[in-house]
Amino acid sequence: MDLTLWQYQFRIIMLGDSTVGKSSLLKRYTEDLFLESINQTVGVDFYVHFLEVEPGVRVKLQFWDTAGQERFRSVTRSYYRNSVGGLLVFDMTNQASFDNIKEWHAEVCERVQPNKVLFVLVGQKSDREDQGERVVSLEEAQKLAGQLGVPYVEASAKTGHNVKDTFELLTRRVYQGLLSGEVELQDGWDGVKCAAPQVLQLQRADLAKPKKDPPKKCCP
Ligand SMILES: Nc1nc2c(ncn2[C@@H]2O[C@H](COP(=O)(O)OP(=O)(O)O)[C@@H](O)[C@H]2O)c(=O)[nH]1
Ligand SMILES: [Mg+2]
Repeated sequence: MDLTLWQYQFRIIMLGDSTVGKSSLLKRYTEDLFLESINQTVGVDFYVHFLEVEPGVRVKLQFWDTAGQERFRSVTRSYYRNSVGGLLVFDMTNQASFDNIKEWHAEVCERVQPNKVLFVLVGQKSDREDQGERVVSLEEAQKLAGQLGVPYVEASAKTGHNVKDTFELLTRRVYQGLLSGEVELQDGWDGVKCAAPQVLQLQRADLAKPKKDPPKKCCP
């Protein structure tokens, strides 16, 4: 698959308190890596990944990650604007991070108006349940998800459990939203970008061209 070809680009934001594992989830998904002490201040705040949502339909996922601003509640409006999807992340061993999810949700909804962001709620660090460190129950989390009207998944960036599924769930949700009209393309809004049909045709024509002649052998 030529990864430079895409039909849609979705801009996705990571939401939730500091240290819940937002950057770790992105790192696991895009690079299949986990770092015990991920650098919080010099972290990359921009990740890209490609996903085929159905045969022939490739989506470029552009992830925006906070680089520590959430610690000071100083995430700017420009972070939220132009996003179509969001992962609402809490750490299941940290009650406060769960309690704050409603605020994150409300803040985003308010700041992106009149646009809409589609969410998935993520209970992170599921690997720590084995050590008895879980404080937020499955029932509580499911109840909150129901109240917010969003799907709920439990994942671990450490083991990789459910990480791919989480991002795919959100991507498919956005794609379905696009097909159903729940998400609308609008001028001046970059939450979803659609490759222009002419560009797609050009790209395809380019691919169909025979590759350059192989270097000729020098001997007569
Ligand atoms: N046990 C465990 N630790 C995690 C997991 N995800 C992240 N961490 C750790 O939690 C800390 C904060 O992670 P980070 O990704 O920087 O959180 P962020 O502030 O939300 O971006 C780091 O020490 C990570 O190694 C996980 O799934 N399980
Ligand atoms: Mg981070």
